[in-house]
Amino acid sequence: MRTLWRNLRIATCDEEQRVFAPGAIVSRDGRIEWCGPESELPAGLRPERTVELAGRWLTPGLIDCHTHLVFAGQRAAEFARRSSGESYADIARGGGGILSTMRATRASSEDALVEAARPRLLALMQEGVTTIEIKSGYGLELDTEIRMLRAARRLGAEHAVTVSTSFLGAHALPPEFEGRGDEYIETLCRQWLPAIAGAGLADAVDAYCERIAFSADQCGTLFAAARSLGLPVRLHAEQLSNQGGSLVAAEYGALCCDHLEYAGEREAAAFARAGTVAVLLPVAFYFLDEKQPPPVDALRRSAVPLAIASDCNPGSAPCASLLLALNMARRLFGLTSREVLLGATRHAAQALGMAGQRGSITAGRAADFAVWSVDALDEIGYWMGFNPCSMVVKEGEIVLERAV
Ligand code: DI6
Ligand code: FE
Repeated sequence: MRTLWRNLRIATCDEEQRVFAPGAIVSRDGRIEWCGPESELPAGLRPERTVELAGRWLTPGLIDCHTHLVFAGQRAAEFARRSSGESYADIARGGGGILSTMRATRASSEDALVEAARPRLLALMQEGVTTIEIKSGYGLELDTEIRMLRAARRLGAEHAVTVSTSFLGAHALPPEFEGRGDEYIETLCRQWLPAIAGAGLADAVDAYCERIAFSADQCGTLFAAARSLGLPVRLHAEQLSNQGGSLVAAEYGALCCDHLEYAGEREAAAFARAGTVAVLLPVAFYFLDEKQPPPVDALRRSAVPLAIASDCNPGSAPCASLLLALNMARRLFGLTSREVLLGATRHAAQALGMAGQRGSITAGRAADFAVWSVDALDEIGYWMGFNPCSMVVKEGEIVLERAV
């Protein structure tokens, strides 16, 4: 099916960041066949269907490149404890935090995990999200890690969204391995990772490098095993302290490194050399009341691509809104409207190793679009608690329309 999408204002988010107003797109069989000023539409492209968009803004479908969308339960009581002075790290050390969600997740069936995650996914899709990354990491035992990844794959099969999965077995040390972190990492490398890779359940391998989680050396060991299985790596690094994780991630050519509040010039330079995307997670920064923002100027100076994600998770970012994350990236980290738009499109695609397939309005890429009822493009990341997305298109099909 060939479709003409016309009377648009198009922010392509391509390398040249071209804007066509009025612009038009021709999609065919799920891909973009042509895109440009409407006046230059090639006469030979005869559409079977025309969709008229009344001058609305169109961007690539948004990409949420870091989420823990699949989990059971919630941690509202820990939020209350933090409000009365306990720290996130202290709650984690006391057996709460990630381990609390681990207990709830271990007790959940695959069906229950899918049903718990579905409303969060639908909330993101309403905002124009057409691709989402989902991690494991609340099982911390092989069966439950597999169940989480299967639940993530099922969400992708049941909804008009592309799901990219990451195996995050190295999220926290499970009680079975208390005091034996190195042995846990060895088990991940020798047994769990090969099983998960063999089942095709992971598109990448992630880890949490932090005092309350794993050391940079342990992450390096895991990354070597991932590399030998042909899986790309990414890392939660320098969120609460600098543990050297970013440098190890860059050494392994990580797709992206995420959080980065305690990173600096050295890390930025290493990312630039390695082609690693810096994923900023302002919701976790806000929700944990962190004080040190990531080194945005150093990252800019080194021309490191910046992405922004929701980090949707029950502990540090109970948030199923990428638009709110974009607003926070502007308000708390000083990003520009252009940076946040690229950070939720082209750069987010790069963070998932999908730069050639998604994230910009370019011939040959997937026809994934978000259509916006806004006057100006920089209203994206401006509104809070209001969603101006009026249409979502996934691989050339309208999958959602909203009255705004
Ligand atoms: N960083 C995060 O933001 C999440 N995991 C991580 O390593 C938080 C996970 C949680 O608190 O449940
Ligand atoms: Fe995270």
